[in-house]
Amino acid sequence: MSLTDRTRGVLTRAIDVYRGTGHDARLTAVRNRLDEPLRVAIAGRVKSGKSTLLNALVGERLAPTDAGECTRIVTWYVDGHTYEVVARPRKGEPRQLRFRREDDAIEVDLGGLEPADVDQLVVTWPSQTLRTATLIDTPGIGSLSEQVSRRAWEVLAADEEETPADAVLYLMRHLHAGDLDFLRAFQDTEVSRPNPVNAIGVLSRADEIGVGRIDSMASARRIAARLSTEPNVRRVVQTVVPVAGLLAETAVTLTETEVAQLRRVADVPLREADDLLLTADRFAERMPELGLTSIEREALLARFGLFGVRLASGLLRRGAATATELARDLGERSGLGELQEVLRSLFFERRDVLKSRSALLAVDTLVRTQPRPGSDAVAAEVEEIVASAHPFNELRVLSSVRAGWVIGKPDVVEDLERIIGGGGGAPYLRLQLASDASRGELTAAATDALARWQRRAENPMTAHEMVVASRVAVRSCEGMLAELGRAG
Ligand SMILES: Nc1nc2c(ncn2[C@@H]2O[C@H](COP(=O)(O)OP(=O)(O)O)[C@@H](O)[C@H]2O)c(=O)[nH]1
Ligand SMILES: [Mg+2]
Repeated sequence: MSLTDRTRGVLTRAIDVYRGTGHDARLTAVRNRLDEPLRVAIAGRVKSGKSTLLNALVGERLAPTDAGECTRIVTWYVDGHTYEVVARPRKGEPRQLRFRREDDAIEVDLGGLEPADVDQLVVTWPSQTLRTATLIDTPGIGSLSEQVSRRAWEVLAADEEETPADAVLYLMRHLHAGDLDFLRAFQDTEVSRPNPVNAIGVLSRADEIGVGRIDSMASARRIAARLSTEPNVRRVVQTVVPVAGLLAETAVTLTETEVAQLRRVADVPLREADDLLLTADRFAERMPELGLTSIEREALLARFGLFGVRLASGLLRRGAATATELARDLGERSGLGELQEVLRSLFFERRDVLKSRSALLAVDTLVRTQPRPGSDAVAAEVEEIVASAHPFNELRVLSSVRAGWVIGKPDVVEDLERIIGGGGGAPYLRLQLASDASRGELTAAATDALARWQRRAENPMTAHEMVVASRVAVRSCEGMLAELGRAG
């Protein structure tokens, strides 16, 4: 029986046990959630670029960025057939709100509600991306009022509690060398129980690293790679991906007018253009012969950032012919594609495990806090699933490795992480082969890995934690071989 089916089964029994207690409705909602898209929360400090990145992922400018009262409310973006905004007040019934949207973000009319009295906004919007994942935009952690930050934490993944989100993207800016803004945010907060099982770090606003130099993204990539290997970072996220969210957002919503304006910049002789684009102030003020008003220039800066204006005009100069081509090039440079790839392999392909995890946590919290006749059996069943389902064992080993409990030679630990799916669940990723590796190659590599991990598990010199982890790796190899056998 699949993990999802087992989870559904235990939920059904829990609903019976709690029938008539008022908890059954909530359990039913938890069960329904198994069939809904994965819920991904976007977290990080104020102005780390959360709303901008959300828009880039959706491919539309939906979430308002910068200030504005709605950026202080947790907002869910959900796929659906209609366009709709609903407020869930802290007290009282949900109510539908009026909103406006021209070509910019959605402007919601709170209809007299105070932001502090709104628990969340739910924006329903037909969208392919939202069909795969419901995105939750959170207000910042670590600034604004205490209350707003607390609300941000309420949606984040605590370790052993029911959580609204199945997975989390943590955004952090790299402000100065050594300033790990987001780690500080974790250390600040007692409530945080970050877990690398369902969290990805994003080095956000990556274009600003190196103050807009054309090689910003290269610097960002180096910093992200280094962060990904830091023990403190590895304890909280699986990996760190650099993304220039603003550039990504603009790339997916690029207009012909903007391209025409950038062509004017591209037509300026190279040396003069370099001079003009040295600082944002210069670009805003100099070279009246460019034929762009200061309002247009400010608008370009707001949409692209200085780095983006430089990059886009450079690309046009070097021959990006159409708006579509320019959009594609900018999108590639922004790092959005890499983030989407990581989201796919670490979140979407693990959807069933992450969903079951959230659901079982919810049942577990309930049976522990509200025991009643029959709930013991439910608790035992949850425990049995969690202890025996192989995907959970993989996740457990992964977080133990990340927490530093499983130790070994670096290459062994790396191999372990890969084999149990820490870099993605597909066999070619686990076996470190090319994505087009043949079934024969995959089988040979899996057979090798199986022998290697069996030896390690049985070696009397292997430390206890590593033995446990090795047994899980053995199961992962057996699972791959069984799957490859079935495919053949
Ligand atoms: N240069 C640059 N600016 C960005 C980027 N992402 C966001 N911003 C700007 O930073 C400000 C805050 O962004 P926003 O998405 O509202 O941040 P949030 O508070 O985390 O939701 C806005 O003015 C954005 O235009 C980026 O990747 N590069
Ligand atoms: Mg925001």
